[in-house]
Amino acid sequence: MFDTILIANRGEIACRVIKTARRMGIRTVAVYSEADAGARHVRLADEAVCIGPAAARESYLVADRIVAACKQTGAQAVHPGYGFLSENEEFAETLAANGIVFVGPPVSAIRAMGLKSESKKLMEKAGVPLTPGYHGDDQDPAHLRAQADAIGYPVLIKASAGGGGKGMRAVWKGEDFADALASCQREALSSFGDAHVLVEKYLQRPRHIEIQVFGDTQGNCVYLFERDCSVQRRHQKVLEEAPAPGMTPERRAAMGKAAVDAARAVGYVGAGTVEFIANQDGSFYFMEMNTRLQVEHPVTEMITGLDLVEWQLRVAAGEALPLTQEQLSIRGHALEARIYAEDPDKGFLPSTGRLLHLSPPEESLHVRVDTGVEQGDEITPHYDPMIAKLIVWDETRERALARMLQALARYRVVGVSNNVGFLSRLVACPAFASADLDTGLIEREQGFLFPGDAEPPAEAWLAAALAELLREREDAGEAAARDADPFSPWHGRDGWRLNSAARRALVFRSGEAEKAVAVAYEGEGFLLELEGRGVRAHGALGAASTLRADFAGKRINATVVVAGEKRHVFLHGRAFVLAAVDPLYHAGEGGGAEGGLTAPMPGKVIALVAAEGSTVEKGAPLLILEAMKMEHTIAAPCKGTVKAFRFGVGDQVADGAELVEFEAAR
Ligand code: MV4
Repeated sequence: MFDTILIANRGEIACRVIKTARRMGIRTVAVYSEADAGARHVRLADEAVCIGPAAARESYLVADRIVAACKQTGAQAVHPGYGFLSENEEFAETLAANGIVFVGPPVSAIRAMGLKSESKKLMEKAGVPLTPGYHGDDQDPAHLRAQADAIGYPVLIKASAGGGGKGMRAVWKGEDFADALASCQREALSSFGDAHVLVEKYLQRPRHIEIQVFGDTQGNCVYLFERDCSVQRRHQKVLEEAPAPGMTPERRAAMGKAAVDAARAVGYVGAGTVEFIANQDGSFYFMEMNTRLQVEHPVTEMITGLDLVEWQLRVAAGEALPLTQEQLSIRGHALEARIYAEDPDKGFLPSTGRLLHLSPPEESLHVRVDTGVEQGDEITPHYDPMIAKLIVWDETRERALARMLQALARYRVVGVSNNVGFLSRLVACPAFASADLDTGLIEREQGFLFPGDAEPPAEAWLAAALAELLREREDAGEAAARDADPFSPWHGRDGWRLNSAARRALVFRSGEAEKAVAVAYEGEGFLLELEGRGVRAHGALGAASTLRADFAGKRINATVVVAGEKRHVFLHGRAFVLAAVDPLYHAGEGGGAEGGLTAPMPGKVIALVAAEGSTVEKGAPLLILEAMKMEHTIAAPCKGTVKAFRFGVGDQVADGAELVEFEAAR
């Protein structure tokens, strides 16, 4: 076994490989770009080497830099992860030429599976079922038309050099074939430089089912059952699961045999995945073979109890497969959701920024989080904006679904847009929950998946208000503890007032909705009034911005994360974003930072909080106005000096009256 391995990747897969290598007592070397200097995989590795600037083509994709890092650190093997150079023949050859083991298949297998059209010929020879159609070299339009007629419509015309859904065109009736073919050939030539096409029976509502295979250098080859990856969006997997719903033992054995036959046909060694497209009746056809460890491999690990990276390292070190086919079995059901920094409401546009708050669900036998980032890390535009993979397991699919919903509800992300809410709706959507799966599910369920900006429920507004009040009370307590006169009444946040308990309003906005939560202090608690409905409320803030609240006797657990004026409220498994609005906080802005602060509405001055002549910070309370039966704080628009108050306590002021002469700090 190797003493030292180098992981030629970043993010969650690098962290994941390091984790297994460390458990096996293997020293780990990370490589990183300048942008990743503080990344988690660098922190986890035993040693790390900077291999260039942020751009992947100048760092993670530079084979020579990786070879140099191996020589510098004595790494005997390189794990490529997925993406980057993981299926790059030249990279594998460069490593071999330098006497460094590539943790993956032989170059010949990468090459054989690299060309989609070549791989189909190989599969045909190996008896692996192909989609009914014509994959030949005769590209004469009349010949192809005759083939399409023989297959039966609808057919799919595909660019042979295409892949990932590019250059595919469905044809529903014969008379449309010629035009569609010409258009497909033109597009194939311009996109791939190769006009060669194939014609197949068009599978409507197909499922994507893939088989994990593993070969060793002693001629053993096994399959580790299937994964269903039908839930995709624009050919990107979103949710994956194992085993595939509705799979029968017979069908599983047939697909497993076909996958092993495919692997053997190319002398496969290491972890590989044979992807099939399947009809709803279960008939399946070879699509392609991926010659690397897949992103979704954890669902296979969860139902077999195996560590596929350990298998990869053992096989790369020349060991035989740890188990035979007969010793492999399935237990339970696993699901994986890919947590991304992207905005589902903006066409899944990637989102970059700092992870101000990142609180994944607690890991257990049932919950696994593979992540490459921690709170405070930056999601940059340089790389794939994956935050983590959330994997859950339970005895049945139904219970695994419940685990996933619960885990997603506890996955709190603030600082970048993210798809956690979308994933929750996807897992909860009836079609998915009932395993009515096919690759068009997301497209078909748009209505359910994109409900629009539903207004936050009352409890979200109340939770934001209660958290605000509790946070103020905490801050006041801390200020008092620091103050020379800790018992000064100004530190009190119990709302005490000379003639009656204070009332005030906390205003929040969400989208177009703006609501005021009226607050009356009641001893340890509060009376909150929202849209005319009063609720007695009390609660406590906990670690990681958690809030245990009691609203009129109903107890709820929420999380309220403050980010600037935003209040990210996580409640009942959903995330809401409210913005705190103090209608008077900006009172001074109209009059500019210089000069007085004017009354935004008629009212009565009930307190002068700052001292005349004092210098205050931006946002410091200057005076309190009572208006509309509520208290409003007039705050400093910026750092500056309170020159003079224009009114005293008890004075009535008119709308627009100048309240304070304030001089901004230079
Ligand atoms: C198909 C098909 C229907 N009928 N072939 C998409 C890209 C490549 N993986 C092959 N793909 C398809 N080939 C026939 N004869 C539908 C798809 C397809 C698809 C396949 C698997 C996973 C997701 C998909 C999304 C759209 C279309």
